Amino acid sequence: MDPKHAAVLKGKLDAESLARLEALGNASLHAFVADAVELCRPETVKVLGDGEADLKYIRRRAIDSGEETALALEGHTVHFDGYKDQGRDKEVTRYLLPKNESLGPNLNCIDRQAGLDEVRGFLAGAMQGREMVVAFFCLGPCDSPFSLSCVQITDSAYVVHSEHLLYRTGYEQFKRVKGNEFFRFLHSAGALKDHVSAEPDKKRIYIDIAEDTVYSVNTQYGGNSMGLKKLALRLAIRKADRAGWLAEHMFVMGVHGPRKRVTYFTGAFPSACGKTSTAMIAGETIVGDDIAYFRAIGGEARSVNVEAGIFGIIQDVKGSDDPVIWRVLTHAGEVIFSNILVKDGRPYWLGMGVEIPKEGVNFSGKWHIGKIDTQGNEIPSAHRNARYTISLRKLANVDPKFDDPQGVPVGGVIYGGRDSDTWVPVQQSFDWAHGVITMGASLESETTAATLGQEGVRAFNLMSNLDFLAIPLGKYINNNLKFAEGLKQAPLVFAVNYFQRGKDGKYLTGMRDKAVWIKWMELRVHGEAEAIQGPAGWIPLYDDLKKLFKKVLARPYTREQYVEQFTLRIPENLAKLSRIRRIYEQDVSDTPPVVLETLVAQRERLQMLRAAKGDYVSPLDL
Ligand code: OXD
Ligand code: MN
Repeated sequence: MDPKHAAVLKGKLDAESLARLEALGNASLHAFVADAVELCRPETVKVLGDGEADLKYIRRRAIDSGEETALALEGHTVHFDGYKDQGRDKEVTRYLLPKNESLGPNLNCIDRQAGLDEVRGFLAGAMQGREMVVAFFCLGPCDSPFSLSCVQITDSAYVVHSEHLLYRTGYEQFKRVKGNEFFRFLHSAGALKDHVSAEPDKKRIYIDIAEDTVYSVNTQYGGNSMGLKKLALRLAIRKADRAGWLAEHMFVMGVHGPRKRVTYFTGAFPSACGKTSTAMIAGETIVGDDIAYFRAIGGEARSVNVEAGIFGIIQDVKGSDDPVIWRVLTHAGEVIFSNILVKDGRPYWLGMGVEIPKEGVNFSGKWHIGKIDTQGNEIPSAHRNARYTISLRKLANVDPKFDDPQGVPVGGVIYGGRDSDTWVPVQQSFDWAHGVITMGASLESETTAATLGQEGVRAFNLMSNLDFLAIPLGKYINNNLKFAEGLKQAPLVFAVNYFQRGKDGKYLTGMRDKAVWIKWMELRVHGEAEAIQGPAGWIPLYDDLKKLFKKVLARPYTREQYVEQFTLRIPENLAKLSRIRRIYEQDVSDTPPVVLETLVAQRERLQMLRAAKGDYVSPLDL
């Protein structure tokens, strides 16, 4: 180790920690750790390896530090985030922009030097009297073309504990890292009061694209504090842009078709819009529920789950709808609950299908029914964005290829949002580019509690990846379009809508109907179901859906239901196209021309159909 770095670390690390750092032999890593120590001034520094003993150590520390509290069932703990720290904070998540560089008009940026001064100012001395933990993880399976090495430095045992459940540990993998080819994350929870970050006004999450480094301070909420989750996704999008692969906000799942066939799908849905519940459909197998990398390998689109666990929204998880997750959440085993209600050592959450106690402890501290906050708003028993953190390996339906270093071949890509009035429940695009543009790049969704701010507002969210884009939008779309050039056969592209409402405002489809749509998509990948050509894509035939409803859900499916659900709402579709066109014409400065051409062609098809058949066209009239 460089004597300069050794001098900074001297006296802070025990012999094992020092030996671990030395053994990595990476000067760039040593410099990062030494800089973090000099800046944050921790009392001690602990360097973790990959073994069970280190995991045990961090579990213990999370409890001893008060960041987690043990619940009644063995292995269950609860963590609370501050009252104003209950979701991803987009306002204060910014890119540090080097001079003479531009990320286009759509990303939240700050001048690099000004941002570094600000965030490093908040981190200065932030770990005094505390232990700093240095932990290594691998995004994607280890020893794979997809692997990306990361180091997380934090003073929060909760953050590292969560990451141990959510990612593959990567100390050994780090030995193969060359030079500075790794992502760096430096986090401090900042000043604490009752174990939660006490200075929300000084919350900052700054992404230094010049150094593949993320600084996060004065926050504990996982989406802001765990570098490996959405912060690493941003860095990965940039890396993928340079190297010709894709980093997406998508699940990966195995769909079980006829004759024991398994076809893999990936799917992009904005947060809290059915992504995890799709990946968890009964009878199918899950590879991952949140982030996927894609590479063209041997002319095939292949994908991995970047993660190894679920940081899932717990609201509405109930035994009847989610039996596999429910089992994990209600039996002994390692689970971190966050921002739920606790009463007598038991966790409660909204929509769990069980009577919720009228008092307990929640994200507001001691809680009772009717408690109001400083703004006069009633505080719910549990937060709507309350979460559970578990390892995927605990799930009975984990796909056998979950850890495959080559990933899984992708047969279909699905896009879906919270859309009350436009899209039909399922349709297939005409080809890759049509799907990427009119489905992925046209995704809109009503906002949810996963981010701070108003809920229920229709928002544009291309590929459900808008919050995490780290390159200009047009460039990102172009990368998606170009990806197919390296493939013998591009995956089919589908759009789904689980949130379509009828004239009376009621949902037109049931919670479990997605199990049918996915089987139809599986058949389409293999050319085993016919479809009707509409102006916006291919639509299922009634007879095929009827058979599938019977087989998959043992339920009748009437022609009336089909007609109501699959009637093309042309005025709504045209209005949506205008909204999307306006964004690409006015707000995005580098829109590829093919995007506008494709949207215009779709508008013309819809207008022609309207001229021939009116505003609302039954699928039986197509
Ligand atoms: C998540 C999110 O936590 O997208 O996955 O908010
Ligand atoms: Mn997500």
